[in-house]
Amino acid sequence: MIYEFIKTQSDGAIGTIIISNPKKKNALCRKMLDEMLDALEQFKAEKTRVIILRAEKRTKVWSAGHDINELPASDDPIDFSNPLEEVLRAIPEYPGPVIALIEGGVWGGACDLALSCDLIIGTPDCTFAMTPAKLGVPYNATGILNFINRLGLSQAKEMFFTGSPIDAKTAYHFGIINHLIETDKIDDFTYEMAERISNNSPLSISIIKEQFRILTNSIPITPETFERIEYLRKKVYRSKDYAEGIKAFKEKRKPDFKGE
Ligand code: LCV
Repeated sequence: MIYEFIKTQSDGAIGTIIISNPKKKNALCRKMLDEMLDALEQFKAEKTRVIILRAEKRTKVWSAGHDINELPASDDPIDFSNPLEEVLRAIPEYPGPVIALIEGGVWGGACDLALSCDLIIGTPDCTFAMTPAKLGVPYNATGILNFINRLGLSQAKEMFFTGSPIDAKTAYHFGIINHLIETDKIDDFTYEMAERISNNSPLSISIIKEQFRILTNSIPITPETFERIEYLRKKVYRSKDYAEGIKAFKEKRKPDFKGE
């Protein structure tokens, strides 16, 4: 398939999706995300057993996260129907492991994208920054639960509250990346692991992966709790802070948040 913002490769058992939006530092625009969903469907139809999600080799920015120009003014920036949220659901639902091969900086929603993958393998120059608070965005319960599950409460809070990039060593210490591999070795390391996985039973792996997904998402909340979360989130994305966060990015200046 020919796409505009991704490239795909396949050797039958192992498929690769390459993020490619160089003009916007691989920002996750709506079209790219729709292309990712299409590629996942294609791979599923071809019974591809393992998928590797990466950017172009030796990139400095794996992905700058959500395309900020596409964020809605004073409406929910990351609601259920948001194309990134659709991809964040499609990856854990893919019936085979998805491995994120990370070089360079990972920002905002792209961190959630990487963490929706089953395994993450990073180079020494990879960094991860969780940026909602830098933009005045409330984030959402599924994303926050994803970070709690993967990093634990304290480390997830540090990433969300500081919004600062953490380096590869810290990401390894936090448990974000499974392996920290030298840049010139990461391709062989990742594809060798994918090869080993693809030689195991795809049926067993797909069911084990689905059990992981069901069990890590099984956090019962009451209707009142759900409504309270949505009420609180709306206060944020209807706030002057959210408008200021987006405006400051577009005007290439630091935001001046007032907490209103
Ligand atoms: C659109 C962009 C972007 C971009 N969108 O290059 O997780 S949440 O809740 O926060 C969620 C809402 C989310 O994911 O929000 C996005 C969070 N991402 C960020 O905060 C990262 C924003 N980008 C940057 O800080 C810098 O671009 C980095 C550090 C990634 C790279 O810096 P560098 O100096 O190398 P520029 O900033 O000059 O960017 C090059 C072009 O890419 C656009 C940016 O506007 C610029 O466009 P122009 O050449 O037209 O000026 N760009 C970068 N990120 N997320 N567009």
